[in-house]
Amino acid sequence: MTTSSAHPVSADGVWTRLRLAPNAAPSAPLALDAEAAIVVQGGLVQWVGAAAALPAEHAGLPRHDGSDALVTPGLIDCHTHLVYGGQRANEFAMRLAGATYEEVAQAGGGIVSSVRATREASEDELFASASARLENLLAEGVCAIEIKSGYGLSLAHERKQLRVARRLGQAHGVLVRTTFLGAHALPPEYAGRSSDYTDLVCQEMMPALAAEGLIDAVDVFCERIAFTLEETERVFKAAQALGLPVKLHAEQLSDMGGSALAARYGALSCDHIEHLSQAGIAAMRASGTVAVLLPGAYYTLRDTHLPPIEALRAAGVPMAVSTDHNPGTSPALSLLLMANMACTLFRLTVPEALAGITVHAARALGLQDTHGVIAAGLPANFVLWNVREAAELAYWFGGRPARVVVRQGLVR
Ligand code: DI6
Ligand code: FE
Repeated sequence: MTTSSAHPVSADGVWTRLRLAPNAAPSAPLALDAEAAIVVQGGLVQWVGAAAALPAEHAGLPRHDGSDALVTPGLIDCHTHLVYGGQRANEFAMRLAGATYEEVAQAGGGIVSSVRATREASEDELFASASARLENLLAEGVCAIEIKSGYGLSLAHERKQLRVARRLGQAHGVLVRTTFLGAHALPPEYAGRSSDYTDLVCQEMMPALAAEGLIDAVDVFCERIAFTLEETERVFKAAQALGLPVKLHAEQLSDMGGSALAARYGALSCDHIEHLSQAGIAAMRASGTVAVLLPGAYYTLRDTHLPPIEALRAAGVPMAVSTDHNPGTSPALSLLLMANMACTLFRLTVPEALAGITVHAARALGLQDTHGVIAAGLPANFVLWNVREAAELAYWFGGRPARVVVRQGLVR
């Protein structure tokens, strides 16, 4: 069986001759090489466990031979800026030639160059370019994905981005959670007027887009070069008034105290967090906020300030791992490579990295009740891998180890 079939077929039936990866199905703890089976009916997992214990009621269902494949839950990419116009390979080349970020920005580069290209692109053009990028992630076994706005920076163009995000989910049969990131950067027309723009985000953009059903969560880039703690709290208050959960680009370049603020608002996640303090860790632990690690941006920026992994681990803060796909600091098209980088650069263990792209990533999106594990009653999202052991999923650089992807109850 291969992935990404042109016409997906139902995954209903009994999937046999499987090996469950560790922690893949917490309700069915099996010995590592025990033969497992998964029953799918109506697009939902009905049963998962030892093949020898398959309930007789399911014995007559159509069979799918797993051929001894290792199985994990469907992967979840919980932090992406996947929808944007153009690309910024030229900046990559400029930086390699020694240009500083300021010189790149002065040459018209940086976020504002993506804003310009996103504003110039039609909704269909944005859909087409994002679709091609999304296909890479889906082929790798991603079954749910978060997609932010943040390159429109006006009501019409933020709406365009979020509409494209919704269309991507419908067209590709993948669960998309949208995040409004109007407070990503200052648009040129508001240069020097950050507070006025924050008012526009809170009083005009967010209410309108929420009323149109385009927002699942709200995010802010809280940083010296972006929005202040006070502006961040204004956005959080507006989100809270609309009943929208929040998340935060926090402590990426400095300790702004953003994580502690986000925890006070019950944030789903704080993301980047290279400069996260012990106080921020304690606040996140108390609020159940997930730490989202973004090794792609750390690597691209040649950062050297590591996130406080050991302190997060000791505090029991769940750690997720994501591509942070964006055209500037993380043009990443592989979530498995991010798992490898989370181990190699951040020293996560393999089980932590795999939890980071499944169960903890689900929690970072508020999907912990329906995604991130294989369990009876949950939508059928699981991947059969061409590997002998789970460590290979974080070990290999590149390749396409997914043999079969079951996504939203269909074989892809
Ligand atoms: N942090 C980042 O690294 C990206 N956005 C953010 O808030 C950068 C996005 C870009 O350079 O286009
Ligand atoms: Fe980001």
